[in-house]
Amino acid sequence: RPELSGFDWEDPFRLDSQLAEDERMIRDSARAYAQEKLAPRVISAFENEETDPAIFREMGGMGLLGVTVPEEYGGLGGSYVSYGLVAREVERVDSGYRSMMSVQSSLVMYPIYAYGSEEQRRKYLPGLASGELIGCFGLTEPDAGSDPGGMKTRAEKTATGYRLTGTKMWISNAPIADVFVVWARSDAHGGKIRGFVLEKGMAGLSAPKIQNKLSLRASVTGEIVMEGVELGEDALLPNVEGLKGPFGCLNRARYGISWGVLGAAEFCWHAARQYGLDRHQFGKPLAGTQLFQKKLADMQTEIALGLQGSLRVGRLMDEGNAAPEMISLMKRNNCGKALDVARNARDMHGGNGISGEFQVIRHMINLETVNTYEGTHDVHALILGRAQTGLQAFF
Ligand code: TGC
Ligand code: FAD
Repeated sequence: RPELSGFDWEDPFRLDSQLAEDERMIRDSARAYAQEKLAPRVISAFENEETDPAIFREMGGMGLLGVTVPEEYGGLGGSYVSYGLVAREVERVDSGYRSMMSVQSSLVMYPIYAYGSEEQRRKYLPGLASGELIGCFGLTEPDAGSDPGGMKTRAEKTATGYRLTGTKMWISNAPIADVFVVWARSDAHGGKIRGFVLEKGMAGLSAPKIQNKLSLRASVTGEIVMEGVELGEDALLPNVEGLKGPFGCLNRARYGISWGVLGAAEFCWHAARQYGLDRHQFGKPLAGTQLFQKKLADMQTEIALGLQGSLRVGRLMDEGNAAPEMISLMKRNNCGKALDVARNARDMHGGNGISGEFQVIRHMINLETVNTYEGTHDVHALILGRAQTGLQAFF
């Protein structure tokens, strides 16, 4: 059987051999950072609902912020596959840490790079890349979540620029943010949605923390309250209008999430396997039972298939040949499958599965959020349903 060779249970389709040397290098440095610096503090950060802003500077120092942004603006100029590999390593520790990183990279640095003026790029991108500045992205509102087109935030024209009024809800990083990318309907642009860059400390701008989240507790979430915030002309992102502005950012973040959740799933799968090898019941290891092995096989299968799908979409993005529906397919599939893996891993740990020490329940609870934000599981089904029938079923 010369065409057959050994099987690596941890890497069934030899993902490693499909990566370029520079992609393996950034993957390895992200893994080392995540395991050495993030893993030791995550249990306490989650338990105490604490977000350490120093993490942004640490990630910036490692080159993990703005992986795809060109080097002249402080980014790494890397591939979308590299960005996905970083998300997978960070989320192997916690979805909240990946959230902090992907908001900064895809939802703040990307729009400033892609839609901003040269002055805006030079002003914000280097500080965001180094983590000296923390960014957030305000699209969702109390009455506009899955339907962001229903937003009420308004930009009125003034003699010197714009006045922003409205409230954004469920905004990652907002309470500690220096830079706010906010989407609003602009009277001066025929009521079209436009992007604005706001800065901490502006009169009328506040970002109260949302308390008592039971999911994603290591990543701070807040509102953005804008009570007539006065902005200059230079706060407008000049190069995009309409919902395709925020959706262009979401395409990148959703793609990163499709990799990230599989890092969390891999943690849970490996933990369940090890637990089953160590734990004996009825005179033998749990891993020696048929039901346990079936669950491990299902985990391995879904994770391996999901990784291949995300790698394929990443390569297409790097070629400039990816469609948003491909990203919906992978975001939806991988979040749902990662949640199944985490729930099963929790079950396979028995009573220990509900202890913070064993960590699988933290991943499970986090993945509930990840399955909801950036387009819920069902909203991505409707995007795919529309693409194959030509019929929209949103309303
Ligand atoms: P629809 O009529 O479909 O489209 C309106 C305009 O947008 C364009 N467009 C896209 N452009 C680029 N990429 C995409 N993926 C796009 N999807 C749509 C479209 O071409 C059109 O352009 P134009 O020029 O013709 O006007 O819009 P709709 O209002 O019917 O929306 C439908 C729906 C449900 C698909 C959409 O609203 C949706 O995706 N909803 C989900 C909302 C969402 O994902 N929110 C995320 C908030 S941010 C967040 O959660 C961050 S968490 C981050 C973290 O902590 O990690
Ligand atoms: P809703 O839209 O009210 O949905 C409720 C339920 O109804 C869901 O099951 C949904 O699938 C279903 N539903 C909705 N429409 C339909 C339909 N047409 N047909 C069938 N079912 C439907 N947003 C930001 O802008 N920036 C951020 O940084 C950010 N970070 C977040 C961090 C956290 C921790 C959380 C929880 C959310 C964050 N969000 C952020 C918001 C997130 O994107 C929204 O929560 C998400 O888009 C869903 O919106 P919603 O909560 O209003 O739910």
